[in-house]
Amino acid sequence: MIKASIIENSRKEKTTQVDYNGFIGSCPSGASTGKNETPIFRKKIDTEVKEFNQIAKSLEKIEINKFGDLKLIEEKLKDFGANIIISTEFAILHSKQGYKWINSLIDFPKPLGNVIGGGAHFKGKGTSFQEFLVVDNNSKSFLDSSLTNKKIHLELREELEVYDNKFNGEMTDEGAWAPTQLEDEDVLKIVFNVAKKYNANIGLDIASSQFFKDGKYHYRKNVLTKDEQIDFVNSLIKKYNLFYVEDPLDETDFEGFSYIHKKGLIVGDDLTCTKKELLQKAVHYNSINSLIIKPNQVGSLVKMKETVEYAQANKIKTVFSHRSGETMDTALSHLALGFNADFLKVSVLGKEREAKIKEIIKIEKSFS
Ligand code: 2PG
Ligand code: MG
Repeated sequence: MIKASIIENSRKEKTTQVDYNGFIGSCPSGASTGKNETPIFRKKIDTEVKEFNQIAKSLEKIEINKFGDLKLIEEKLKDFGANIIISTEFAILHSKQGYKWINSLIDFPKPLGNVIGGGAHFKGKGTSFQEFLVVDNNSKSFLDSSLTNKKIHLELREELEVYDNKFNGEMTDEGAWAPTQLEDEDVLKIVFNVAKKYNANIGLDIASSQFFKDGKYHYRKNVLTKDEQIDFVNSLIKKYNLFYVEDPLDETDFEGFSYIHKKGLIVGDDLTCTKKELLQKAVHYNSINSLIIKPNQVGSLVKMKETVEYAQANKIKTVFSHRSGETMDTALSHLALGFNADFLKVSVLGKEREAKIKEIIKIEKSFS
């Protein structure tokens, strides 16, 4: 039996859940979405769920054996939005033993932890940068790396209580601490010092399209031109030895990205929207050396696979990522393992995010 229904994500927004022969899949939603993302719904959610259930019988007749057979489902659902397609495909993935259906496991990704944040994930009341991230590249296991992220996250709360007199444990949509009285660079300094103690690397998701208006970057206290933004980001990379910088420039500025120093990872998210044609453009301009993979940005696991394979063939690192409005689904963890992702970006705190971390820890344990 196949049946769709409506559930709430971690931000209490409506999203879809699909029951595929007793296996459940559900899809998250973003707040800082790229202009080129596939629409999450093409009609009202209630209408999509109703229309999906009307054709469910015909979906049941489709025989799915290999991953590529998902194409048959996507053809039937071509008039639906990304979320119901991905919910269906996640449910099918669960029914097929997850990562084992895709590939035999080669290596575990490194977890990227979002420890402090602002931007669209705190309704614009905090920092301009959306996420301050940490990653422990030195620990041998996924478990140990994720424990490092937890320790840093915990210690940062105490630091913020010292430096931000209004901070009282507020969090962003992704469970990152949300200071309101500190500027971006003040926060970066704090994260830099704490991460150093744990021998962890640091990074940013600047999500700059969110504050790019009329050709300029609008920070809380100042406005930067494109050239000034490039210089600012490059100076931060140097000063704080940034290992990871996501979306430092507006999502249309493929050429501008080529001027960002690529000592560490320069990552496309809104820039590339998990779409192969946008990644090809980014490779052409030498915009990035790494990209975010979010299934619902492209609304098709078949297309997502093409993007991942193109990235890997071109030595572009892959970062499989959650969305800010998440569900309990763990398919993302299986996709990251099955496609041999370099990193998994799912934050540190919150049951929806921890479910994805725990799933990988469970699989890692089964190998030891
Ligand atoms: C991002 C994501 C996840 P959202 O910008 O990378 O952290 O946020 O899901 O809101 O697009
Ligand atoms: Mg992003």
